[in-house]
Amino acid sequence: MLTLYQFESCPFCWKVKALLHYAKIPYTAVEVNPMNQKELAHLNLKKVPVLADSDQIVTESSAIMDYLDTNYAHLPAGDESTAVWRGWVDDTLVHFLPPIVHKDFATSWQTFGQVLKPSGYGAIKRSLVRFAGAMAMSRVAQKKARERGISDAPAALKAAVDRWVQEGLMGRSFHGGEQPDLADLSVFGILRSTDGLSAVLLACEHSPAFAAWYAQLKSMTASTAV
Ligand SMILES: N[C@@H](CCC(=O)N[C@@H](CS)C(=O)NCC(=O)O)C(=O)O
Repeated sequence: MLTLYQFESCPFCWKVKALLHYAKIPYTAVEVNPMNQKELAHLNLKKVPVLADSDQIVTESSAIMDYLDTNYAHLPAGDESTAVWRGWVDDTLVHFLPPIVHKDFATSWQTFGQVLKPSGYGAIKRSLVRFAGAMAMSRVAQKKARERGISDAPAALKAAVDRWVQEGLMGRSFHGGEQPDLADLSVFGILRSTDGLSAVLLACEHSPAFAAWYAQLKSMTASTAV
């Protein structure tokens, strides 16, 4: 039985969940408290996602996806562009979302309100995590964006969406062709972490082709944790 240690708000965790749900791999999700990560203390780890497969522990979202693909999902092997796009997701795309969904305290408060709904937390814990999260993220997200030279995150996201549609999809249903591959699931997973929020809405309004691709993947990954 697989256990995924995660934060409901974590884009890297959503990449892993996109694959788990698409391939209908049963797993149990453990929501980690982002303030003290106490659920990970016994593993001596601090970052999510973490996958436990019996006594095998796998860290780093892309390594977890590889592990799941090799051992459970067995998706058709992509070409070398699959690896290039997956690298782009981890190094570039993921950094455009926080400055949008945590633009200021009010926006971040909204974001945490939505992403924490399915966390299973009670009302008091959810409010505490929501407040602490919004305080921290509204500051950290802008600081990190500045450090990375992202001055206009919405414009950067729109350009990234255009690039994915033109060079990634190239008129096909998916990067993988008729079926999604690990590149599709990685791009999708990152965006799915902010489903219904400004970043995804912006991306889908900007590009109807992106919106159609996103909607298809959303329905293909609609299963929930078992
Ligand atoms: N490179 C890692 C990044 C994981 C990561 O940054 N996770 C964040 C949540 S989105 C985290 O656990 N932060 C808690 C911490 O750093 O203490 C991956 O791909 O899994």
